[in-house]
Amino acid sequence: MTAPLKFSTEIQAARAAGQPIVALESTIITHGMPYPQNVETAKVVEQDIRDAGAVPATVAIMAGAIHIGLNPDELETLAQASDVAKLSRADLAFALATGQTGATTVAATMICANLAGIQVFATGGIGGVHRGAEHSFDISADIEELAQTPVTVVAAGAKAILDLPKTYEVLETRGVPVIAFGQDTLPAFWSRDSGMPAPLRADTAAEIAASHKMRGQLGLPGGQLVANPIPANAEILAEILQPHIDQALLEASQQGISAKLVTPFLLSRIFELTDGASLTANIALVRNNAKLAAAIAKELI
Ligand code: PSU
Ligand code: MN
Repeated sequence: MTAPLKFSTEIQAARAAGQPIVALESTIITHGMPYPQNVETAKVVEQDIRDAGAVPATVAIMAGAIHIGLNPDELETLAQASDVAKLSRADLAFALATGQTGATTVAATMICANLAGIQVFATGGIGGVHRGAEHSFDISADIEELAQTPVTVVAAGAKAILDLPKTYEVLETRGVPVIAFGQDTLPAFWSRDSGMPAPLRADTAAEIAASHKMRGQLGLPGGQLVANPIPANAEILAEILQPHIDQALLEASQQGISAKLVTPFLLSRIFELTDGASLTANIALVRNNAKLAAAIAKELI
Protein backbone atom coordinates (compact mmCIF):
# COMPACT_ATOMS: atom_id res chain seq x y z
CA MET A 1 0.00 0.00 0.00
CA THR A 2 1.51 3.31 -1.02
CA ALA A 3 0.29 6.88 -0.68
CA PRO A 4 -1.01 8.54 -3.88
CA LEU A 5 1.95 10.88 -4.39
CA LYS A 6 2.38 12.81 -7.63
CA PHE A 7 5.74 14.52 -8.09
CA SER A 8 6.18 17.50 -10.40
CA THR A 9 8.83 17.32 -13.10
CA GLU A 10 11.09 19.62 -11.09
CA ILE A 11 10.80 17.46 -7.98
CA GLN A 12 11.31 14.23 -9.92
CA ALA A 13 14.59 15.64 -11.22
CA ALA A 14 15.60 16.91 -7.75
CA ARG A 15 14.95 13.50 -6.21
CA ALA A 16 16.92 11.73 -8.92
CA ALA A 17 19.85 14.11 -8.41
CA GLY A 18 19.68 13.92 -4.60
CA GLN A 19 19.17 17.67 -4.28
CA PRO A 20 17.89 19.33 -1.08
CA ILE A 21 14.12 19.91 -1.19
CA VAL A 22 11.99 22.31 0.91
CA ALA A 23 8.25 21.74 1.28
CA LEU A 24 5.81 24.67 1.15
CA GLU A 25 2.15 24.66 2.21
CA SER A 26 -0.80 25.76 0.08
CA THR A 27 -3.28 27.00 2.71
CA ILE A 28 -1.23 30.17 3.00
CA ILE A 29 -2.00 30.66 -0.72
CA THR A 30 -5.72 29.85 -0.64
CA HIS A 31 -6.70 31.06 2.84
CA GLY A 32 -3.83 33.20 4.09
CA MET A 33 -3.43 35.87 1.41
CA PRO A 34 -5.66 37.61 -1.16
CA TYR A 35 -5.31 37.09 -4.93
CA PRO A 36 -3.07 38.06 -6.75
CA GLN A 37 -0.52 38.63 -3.96
CA ASN A 38 -0.96 34.98 -2.95
CA VAL A 39 0.29 33.54 -6.25
CA GLU A 40 2.96 36.23 -6.65
CA THR A 41 4.27 35.40 -3.18
CA ALA A 42 4.16 31.65 -3.84
CA LYS A 43 6.29 32.12 -6.95
CA VAL A 44 8.78 34.51 -5.31
CA VAL A 45 9.19 32.17 -2.34
CA GLU A 46 9.80 29.21 -4.65
CA GLN A 47 12.47 31.25 -6.46
CA ASP A 48 14.07 32.27 -3.14
CA ILE A 49 14.53 28.59 -2.38
CA ARG A 50 16.06 27.90 -5.80
CA ASP A 51 18.38 30.90 -5.43
CA ALA A 52 19.49 29.48 -2.09
CA GLY A 53 20.46 26.19 -3.74
CA ALA A 54 17.47 23.99 -2.87
CA VAL A 55 14.31 22.93 -4.71
CA PRO A 56 10.81 24.11 -3.64
CA ALA A 57 7.95 21.60 -3.37
CA THR A 58 4.59 23.30 -2.89
CA VAL A 59 2.12 20.70 -1.63
CA ALA A 60 -1.59 20.51 -2.49
CA ILE A 61 -4.29 17.88 -3.01
CA MET A 62 -5.65 17.78 -6.54
CA ALA A 63 -8.14 15.29 -7.96
CA GLY A 64 -7.37 12.70 -5.31
CA ALA A 65 -3.57 12.86 -5.45
CA ILE A 66 -0.97 14.46 -3.18
CA HIS A 67 0.91 16.84 -5.44
CA ILE A 68 4.53 17.36 -4.36
CA GLY A 69 5.55 20.38 -6.41
CA LEU A 70 3.06 22.38 -8.47
CA ASN A 71 3.69 23.67 -11.97
CA PRO A 72 2.92 27.38 -12.64
CA ASP A 73 -0.54 26.60 -14.10
CA GLU A 74 -1.53 24.51 -11.09
CA LEU A 75 -0.31 27.24 -8.75
CA GLU A 76 -2.34 29.88 -10.62
CA THR A 77 -5.51 27.74 -10.64
CA LEU A 78 -5.25 27.07 -6.91
CA ALA A 79 -4.58 30.74 -6.12
CA GLN A 80 -7.61 31.95 -8.12
CA ALA A 81 -10.10 29.39 -6.84
CA SER A 82 -12.40 30.76 -4.17
CA ASP A 83 -13.90 27.54 -2.82
CA VAL A 84 -10.81 25.43 -2.10
CA ALA A 85 -11.06 23.21 0.97
CA LYS A 86 -8.61 23.79 3.83
CA LEU A 87 -7.29 20.34 4.65
CA SER A 88 -5.64 19.39 7.91
CA ARG A 89 -4.78 15.93 9.33
CA ALA A 90 -8.44 15.14 10.01
CA ASP A 91 -9.52 15.84 6.41
CA LEU A 92 -6.62 14.53 4.35
CA ALA A 93 -7.56 10.89 3.77
CA PHE A 94 -11.24 11.66 3.17
CA ALA A 95 -10.38 14.38 0.66
CA LEU A 96 -8.02 12.04 -1.21
CA ALA A 97 -10.41 9.09 -1.14
CA THR A 98 -13.25 11.18 -2.57
CA GLY A 99 -11.17 12.81 -5.29
CA GLN A 100 -11.29 16.34 -3.90
CA THR A 101 -8.98 19.27 -4.45
CA GLY A 102 -7.73 21.15 -1.43
CA ALA A 103 -4.99 23.18 0.19
CA THR A 104 -2.83 21.66 2.90
CA THR A 105 -2.29 23.32 6.29
CA VAL A 106 0.98 23.05 8.20
CA ALA A 107 -0.20 19.77 9.72
CA ALA A 108 -1.27 18.21 6.41
CA THR A 109 1.81 19.52 4.59
CA MET A 110 4.04 17.89 7.23
CA ILE A 111 2.30 14.55 6.67
CA CYS A 112 2.71 14.82 2.88
CA ALA A 113 6.34 16.02 3.11
CA ASN A 114 7.21 13.11 5.35
CA LEU A 115 5.56 10.63 2.94
CA ALA A 116 7.68 12.18 0.17
CA GLY A 117 10.90 11.98 2.19
CA ILE A 118 11.18 15.77 2.62
CA GLN A 119 12.52 16.80 6.02
CA VAL A 120 12.28 20.60 5.94
CA PHE A 121 9.26 22.85 5.41
CA ALA A 122 8.96 26.65 5.34
CA THR A 123 5.83 28.66 6.09
CA GLY A 124 4.68 31.94 7.66
CA GLY A 125 3.32 31.02 11.04
CA ILE A 126 2.00 27.80 12.55
CA GLY A 127 -1.42 27.40 14.06
CA GLY A 128 -1.60 27.08 17.85
CA VAL A 129 -3.78 27.67 20.88
CA HIS A 130 -6.41 30.31 20.14
CA ARG A 131 -7.26 33.00 22.65
CA GLY A 132 -10.23 31.83 24.67
CA ALA A 133 -9.30 28.19 24.03
CA GLU A 134 -10.32 27.44 27.61
CA HIS A 135 -13.90 27.94 26.33
CA SER A 136 -13.65 27.06 22.62
CA PHE A 137 -11.09 24.22 22.90
CA ASP A 138 -9.67 25.61 19.62
CA ILE A 139 -6.12 24.28 19.38
CA SER A 140 -4.61 23.83 15.93
CA ALA A 141 -3.76 20.33 14.75
CA ASP A 142 -0.39 21.84 13.74
CA ILE A 143 0.84 21.38 17.33
CA GLU A 144 -0.05 17.71 17.45
CA GLU A 145 1.59 17.19 14.06
CA LEU A 146 4.85 18.74 15.23
CA ALA A 147 4.73 16.21 18.08
CA GLN A 148 4.38 13.20 15.77
CA THR A 149 5.86 13.86 12.32
CA PRO A 150 9.62 14.25 11.79
CA VAL A 151 9.71 17.44 9.73
CA THR A 152 11.56 20.61 10.76
CA VAL A 153 9.20 23.56 10.24
CA VAL A 154 10.62 27.06 9.79
CA ALA A 155 8.09 29.75 10.77
CA ALA A 156 8.11 33.24 12.26
CA GLY A 157 6.71 31.77 15.44
CA ALA A 158 3.05 31.15 16.08
CA LYS A 159 0.75 33.81 14.66
CA ALA A 160 0.29 36.76 17.02
CA ILE A 161 -3.50 36.34 16.81
CA LEU A 162 -3.07 33.28 19.04
CA ASP A 163 -2.50 32.91 22.74
CA LEU A 164 1.28 32.70 22.50
CA PRO A 165 2.07 31.66 26.10
CA LYS A 166 -0.47 28.81 25.92
CA THR A 167 0.79 27.78 22.46
CA TYR A 168 4.36 27.45 23.68
CA GLU A 169 3.25 25.64 26.86
CA VAL A 170 1.43 23.02 24.80
CA LEU A 171 4.38 22.66 22.41
CA GLU A 172 6.59 21.97 25.41
CA THR A 173 4.14 19.47 26.87
CA ARG A 174 4.04 17.63 23.55
CA GLY A 175 7.84 17.50 23.40
CA VAL A 176 8.32 19.81 20.43
CA PRO A 177 11.68 21.60 20.35
CA VAL A 178 11.13 25.31 19.76
CA ILE A 179 14.35 26.84 18.49
CA ALA A 180 14.62 30.62 18.11
CA PHE A 181 17.00 31.55 15.34
CA GLY A 182 19.68 34.08 16.24
CA GLN A 183 18.02 35.54 19.35
CA ASP A 184 17.12 34.63 22.92
CA THR A 185 13.43 35.53 22.72
CA LEU A 186 10.60 34.07 20.69
CA PRO A 187 9.39 36.13 17.74
CA ALA A 188 5.70 37.00 17.35
CA PHE A 189 5.09 36.62 13.60
CA TRP A 190 4.71 40.24 12.43
CA SER A 191 7.11 41.44 15.17
CA ARG A 192 10.58 40.23 16.08
CA ASP A 193 10.15 39.97 19.81
CA SER A 194 7.27 38.49 21.80
CA GLY A 195 9.05 39.26 25.06
CA MET A 196 8.94 35.53 25.88
CA PRO A 197 12.25 33.74 26.39
CA ALA A 198 12.99 31.09 23.77
CA PRO A 199 13.35 27.53 25.08
CA LEU A 200 16.23 26.88 22.66
CA ARG A 201 18.42 29.05 20.44
CA ALA A 202 20.41 28.25 17.29
CA ASP A 203 22.63 30.61 15.32
CA THR A 204 23.34 28.41 12.30
CA ALA A 205 21.41 26.15 9.94
CA ALA A 206 23.95 23.41 10.69
CA GLU A 207 22.95 23.32 14.38
CA ILE A 208 19.28 22.96 13.45
CA ALA A 209 20.07 20.17 10.98
CA ALA A 210 22.25 18.37 13.55
CA SER A 211 19.44 18.53 16.10
CA HIS A 212 16.98 17.16 13.50
CA LYS A 213 19.32 14.23 12.84
CA MET A 214 19.89 13.60 16.54
CA ARG A 215 16.16 13.31 17.15
CA GLY A 216 16.13 10.56 14.51
CA GLN A 217 19.08 8.83 16.17
CA LEU A 218 17.26 8.93 19.52
CA GLY A 219 14.13 7.49 17.92
CA LEU A 220 12.08 10.50 18.99
CA PRO A 221 8.94 11.02 16.92
CA GLY A 222 7.96 14.48 15.80
CA GLY A 223 9.66 17.47 14.27
CA GLN A 224 11.09 20.78 15.35
CA LEU A 225 9.71 24.31 15.24
CA VAL A 226 12.28 26.89 14.16
CA ALA A 227 11.08 30.35 15.19
CA ASN A 228 12.77 32.72 12.78
CA PRO A 229 12.24 36.44 13.48
CA ILE A 230 10.91 38.63 10.66
CA PRO A 231 13.67 40.86 9.15
CA ALA A 232 13.99 44.09 11.15
CA ASN A 233 13.16 46.33 8.18
CA ALA A 234 9.82 44.55 7.66
CA GLU A 235 8.49 44.17 11.18
CA ILE A 236 5.35 45.77 12.58
CA LEU A 237 5.77 46.57 16.26
CA ALA A 238 3.49 44.58 18.56
CA GLU A 239 1.98 47.72 20.11
CA ILE A 240 0.89 48.98 16.68
CA LEU A 241 -0.69 45.66 15.77
CA GLN A 242 -2.37 44.87 19.08
CA PRO A 243 -5.48 47.10 18.66
CA HIS A 244 -6.08 45.63 15.19
CA ILE A 245 -5.75 42.07 16.48
CA ASP A 246 -8.16 42.90 19.33
CA GLN A 247 -10.62 44.42 16.87
CA ALA A 248 -10.47 41.38 14.56
CA LEU A 249 -10.90 38.99 17.51
CA LEU A 250 -13.91 40.98 18.75
CA GLU A 251 -15.55 40.83 15.30
CA ALA A 252 -14.85 37.11 15.04
CA SER A 253 -16.61 36.44 18.31
CA GLN A 254 -19.51 38.82 17.50
CA GLN A 255 -20.03 37.06 14.16
CA GLY A 256 -19.72 33.60 15.65
CA ILE A 257 -16.76 32.65 13.45
CA SER A 258 -15.50 29.25 14.55
CA ALA A 259 -13.38 26.20 13.68
CA LYS A 260 -11.45 26.32 10.39
CA LEU A 261 -12.76 29.77 9.54
CA VAL A 262 -11.13 31.53 12.51
CA THR A 263 -7.57 31.85 11.20
CA PRO A 264 -8.50 32.97 7.64
CA PHE A 265 -11.06 35.47 9.03
CA LEU A 266 -8.55 37.03 11.44
CA LEU A 267 -5.80 37.25 8.82
CA SER A 268 -8.04 38.95 6.26
CA ARG A 269 -9.51 41.42 8.79
CA ILE A 270 -6.03 42.36 10.03
CA PHE A 271 -5.00 42.86 6.41
CA GLU A 272 -7.91 45.31 5.96
CA LEU A 273 -7.40 47.04 9.32
CA THR A 274 -3.68 47.63 8.63
CA ASP A 275 -4.30 48.81 5.04
CA GLY A 276 -2.30 45.88 3.72
CA ALA A 277 0.74 46.38 5.97
CA SER A 278 0.22 42.98 7.60
CA LEU A 279 0.44 41.32 4.19
CA THR A 280 3.66 43.12 3.25
CA ALA A 281 5.19 41.91 6.51
CA ASN A 282 3.79 38.41 6.00
CA ILE A 283 5.43 38.16 2.57
CA ALA A 284 8.80 39.35 3.94
CA LEU A 285 8.76 36.81 6.76
CA VAL A 286 7.80 33.87 4.54
CA ARG A 287 10.67 34.70 2.17
CA ASN A 288 13.06 34.92 5.10
CA ASN A 289 11.86 31.54 6.36
CA ALA A 290 12.26 29.98 2.91
CA LYS A 291 15.92 31.00 2.79
CA LEU A 292 16.66 29.53 6.21
CA ALA A 293 14.77 26.33 5.34
CA ALA A 294 16.87 25.96 2.18
CA ALA A 295 20.06 26.31 4.23
CA ILE A 296 18.84 23.64 6.68
CA ALA A 297 17.83 21.29 3.83
CA LYS A 298 21.32 21.64 2.34
CA GLU A 299 22.86 20.66 5.70
CA LEU A 300 20.66 17.55 5.81
CA ILE A 301 21.94 16.12 2.50
N1 PSU B 1 0.66 30.98 8.14
C1 PSU B 1 0.33 32.09 7.46
N2 PSU B 1 -0.92 32.14 6.92
C2 PSU B 1 -1.79 31.08 7.01
C3 PSU B 1 -1.42 29.90 7.73
C4 PSU B 1 -0.16 29.92 8.26
O1 PSU B 1 1.11 33.03 7.35
O2 PSU B 1 -2.87 31.15 6.46
C5 PSU B 1 -2.35 28.70 7.84
C6 PSU B 1 -1.49 27.43 7.94
O3 PSU B 1 -1.90 26.56 6.92
C7 PSU B 1 -1.79 26.87 9.30
C8 PSU B 1 -3.22 27.27 9.44
O4 PSU B 1 -1.57 25.48 9.36
O5 PSU B 1 -3.21 28.63 8.97
C9 PSU B 1 -3.71 27.12 10.83
O6 PSU B 1 -5.10 26.99 10.81
P1 PSU B 1 -5.88 26.44 12.11
O7 PSU B 1 -5.63 27.47 13.17
O8 PSU B 1 -7.32 26.38 11.67
O9 PSU B 1 -5.30 25.09 12.43
MN1 MN C 1 -8.74 25.58 14.91
